Amino acid sequence: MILHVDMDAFFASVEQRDNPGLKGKPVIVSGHSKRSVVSTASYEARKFGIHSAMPVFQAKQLCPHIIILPGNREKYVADSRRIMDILSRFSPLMEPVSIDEAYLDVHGCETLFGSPEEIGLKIKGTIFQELALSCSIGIAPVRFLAKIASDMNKPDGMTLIRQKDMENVIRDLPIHRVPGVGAQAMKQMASLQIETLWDVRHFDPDLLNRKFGKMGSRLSRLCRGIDDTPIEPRSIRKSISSETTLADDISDPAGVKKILLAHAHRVGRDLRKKNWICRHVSIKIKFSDFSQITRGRKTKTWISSSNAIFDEAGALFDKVNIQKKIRLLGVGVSNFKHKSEPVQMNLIPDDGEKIHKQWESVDAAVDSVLLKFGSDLVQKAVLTHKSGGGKNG
Ligand code: TTP
Ligand code: MG
Repeated sequence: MILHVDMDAFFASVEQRDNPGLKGKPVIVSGHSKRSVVSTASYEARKFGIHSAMPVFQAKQLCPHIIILPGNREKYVADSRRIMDILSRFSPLMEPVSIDEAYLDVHGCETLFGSPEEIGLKIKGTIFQELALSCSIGIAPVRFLAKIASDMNKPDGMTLIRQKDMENVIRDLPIHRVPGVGAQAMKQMASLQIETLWDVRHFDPDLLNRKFGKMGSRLSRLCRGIDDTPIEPRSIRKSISSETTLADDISDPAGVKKILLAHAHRVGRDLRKKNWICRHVSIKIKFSDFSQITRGRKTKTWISSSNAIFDEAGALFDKVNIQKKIRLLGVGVSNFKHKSEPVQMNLIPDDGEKIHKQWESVDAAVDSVLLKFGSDLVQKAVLTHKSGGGKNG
């Protein structure tokens, strides 16, 4: 199943969230000049007939008390990044298509997050919890119908088109609602008496191809419910790391290990928040004379627990011949995979792997506490003492 997620009145909703005085009011975000057009209209403004791309003067005529905001693109881009980040937690196949919409292919994600509808509800819940914004979601067996579905119950809606309902939807779907069919194409369609997508079925695919080119061939597939456009994920981040310059240069291994543990913890948390697992760990050491080294290695298995990351970082450190004091320490992970993607398991896990598996559930519990109550409430016992070192406190 494919999910299409589209934020509701995106720019206007961000403004209403950040300025409670605007809640429930007709608001538009638009440019300043006389010739400006509406880029977003709040749902309250839409009741007056105001919509995107309408000239602002016309919006004022329809609703004289309309609130006009200049907008803040940087803020919307920052929120958009956070939204895409949330979506990528649910599937490795996530394709952002504009500032406020994205497709997700959720095949294979069921064991981790439940049915497509459950995934949709979780996405809505997470976006609301983390950004206080609502979105609408369409779920369908193919991409173009997922997009159509997300628009069916706006705002704050979720619509599922099942395989068995596809024909009915196609039968009723006005041709101009099909993504990619513009005004020019519509005129030609009208001359052929094509009103709904279903009507396209009456035409020979070769004829459609000759008349409309690529779009004609696409329509003759879409009208039969076939859409093989894949969801193409945006390339994922290449690495996650955490490093600090120390207040005082140090050289004792126990002190170094404590700092590596703290970094492993931070990196692990970021990794798990994205629902990723990794296959490579590295450390970075800068010495008091500002010379710098990095060491890294591929891990035996896919890992995500802070302890597994720390074990690798500690082992890398043990191999370094330390001759000077250290002024900066860092830990990084790379070579990612989404948790829902299949991994080759070792048939006979060794003790280390078994212990890491157990630590993963401890991490999950700690992560959820930290998410709720802030970042310093729970930490490794060894990090709460000034001296000492030990392993995996
Ligand atoms: P849309 O998703 O098309 O619209 P929307 O999010 O405002 O409302 P809806 O609930 O119907 O999805 O566009 C997303 C944002 O992109 C929108 O908030 C503002 C921006 N945008 C423009 O800047 N210019 C435009 O012409 C359109 C259509 C959108
Ligand atoms: Mg939108």
